[in-house]
Amino acid sequence: MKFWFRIPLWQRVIGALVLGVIVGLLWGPGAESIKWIGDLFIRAIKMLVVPLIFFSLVAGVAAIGDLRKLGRVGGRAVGLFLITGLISVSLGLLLGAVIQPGAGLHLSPAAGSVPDKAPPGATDMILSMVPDNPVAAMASGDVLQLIVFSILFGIGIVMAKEAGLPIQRGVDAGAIVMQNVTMIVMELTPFGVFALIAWVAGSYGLDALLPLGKLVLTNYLGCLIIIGVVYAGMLKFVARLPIGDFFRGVIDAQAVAYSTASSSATLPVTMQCAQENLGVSRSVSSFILSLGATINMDGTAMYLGLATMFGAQIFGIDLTFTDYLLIAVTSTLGSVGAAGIPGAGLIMMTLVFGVVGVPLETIAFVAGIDRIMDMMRTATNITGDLTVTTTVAKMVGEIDVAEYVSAEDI
Ligand code: DAS
Repeated sequence: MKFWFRIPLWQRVIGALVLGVIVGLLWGPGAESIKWIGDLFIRAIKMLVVPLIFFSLVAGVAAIGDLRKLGRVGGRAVGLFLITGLISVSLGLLLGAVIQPGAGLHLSPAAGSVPDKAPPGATDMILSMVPDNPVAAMASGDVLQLIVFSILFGIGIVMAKEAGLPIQRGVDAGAIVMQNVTMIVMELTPFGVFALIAWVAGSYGLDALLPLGKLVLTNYLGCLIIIGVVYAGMLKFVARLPIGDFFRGVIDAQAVAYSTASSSATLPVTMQCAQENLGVSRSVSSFILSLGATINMDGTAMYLGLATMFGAQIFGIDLTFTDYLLIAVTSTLGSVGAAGIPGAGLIMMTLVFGVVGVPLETIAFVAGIDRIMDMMRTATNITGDLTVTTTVAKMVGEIDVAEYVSAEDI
């Protein structure tokens, strides 16, 4: 038993990943019978999300101490989120145009399958962010509404000065307790990852259709370019921090994101990596990571651009320059609105297809392999959250660089 705990968690997770693929391929569809272990793991992590976001975010905002600093941190983070989001969707469009994953396959849309609904208006999206009942938002796990309420609650504590101290001590204690509960749940990761990956490998096997195979490979290529070029470039030229230490410090969160395909479910681990491995302060990491897990999804933005190109190619639809601009805007909006749960990107495809008239059959065609792509999209999304968090923390002096350069596994 002691031997097991002597192996760093991330190495146990990677081992479980490899073993899961082998067992899944040997076992085949029967591997679905152990999927419940993976679902149990995801449920255990999701159990953490609402209390962890509330306590960490309120404690994080309250710890920032003064409202001017809160503006500096939040403004920089959202600015970087938008820049990486637009770069990502442009990359998805470029890769779709150059590689043409859908070329060679011709499907005819069923009559009237072209979606005619306009994307939800900007006002609807803004209204949906404000909870009319914070307790209901927590009970329903509406993370965006929980974030808005938690930020306002934290600001309220700062404004209350001495009168707010008792509750600030309470939320600080709550944040520590939730970190401990997270560590307990994280020990389940190798088992959950093994079961989830075995199910995916057993269900899809190696015989995906060629166009779908090309779509998956292009999705992975796009995500790797975002991680290896966009994020590495931001760390090197904006944060001016060594890249190797960063990627060593975030691998646990990437492995959990890859196996759960859920940014929200990964959030406890993302926070732990930022605070324990990268030396980012609790207040900045809690604030930006909670926000990023919900509104910053560069892997998803890239995929929405790519998938729209794929759909236009398999249905023989010519896109105009205006269509490309519309895809860029709606894919960025879609990635902001996408929830941090498995399959969010697939749902958001209806938003983008509706704007440029790509038939919805495309969604049915790719749905079968979406999980394989979603895993990489999610790992990219949380890597982007951690990159922006680290960069902003360096900008505002809220990172322990000595801790960062000694980045080890949990
Ligand atoms: N699964 C989503 C996430 O949690 C990403 C996606 O569906 O594209 O980030």
